[in-house]
Amino acid sequence: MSQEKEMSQEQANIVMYCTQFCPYCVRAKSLLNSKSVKFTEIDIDADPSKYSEMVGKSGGITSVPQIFIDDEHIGGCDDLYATEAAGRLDGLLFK
Ligand SMILES: N[C@@H](CCC(=O)N[C@@H](CS)C(=O)NCC(=O)O)C(=O)O
Repeated sequence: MSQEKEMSQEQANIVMYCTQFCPYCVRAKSLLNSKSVKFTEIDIDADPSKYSEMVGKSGGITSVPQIFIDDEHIGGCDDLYATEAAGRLDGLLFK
């Protein structure tokens, strides 16, 4: 998708549960940043109550990152990159 088309479209609500020193989180953020989208980071170390929220919303997965796009559970970093490789990410990020 061209940069112009991305800019003209509304972006989805993106939430990433993460920790500060997690290489998978850094990698996932890097892909989202390359798409020039804004996303909300929830640092589960800074607010431990968010850990159980993340595990609950992720169906029991305990690893970070866990990524949600418009409340759809995408999964972790590998899942985000797999979604991109499958050509599905832009369609989820931009409505
Ligand atoms: N395949 C996962 C790996 C994520 C991962 O291993 N994250 C580590 C931190 S860097 C973690 O949360 N480990 C604790 C756990 O698995 O409960 C992904 O792509 O997101």
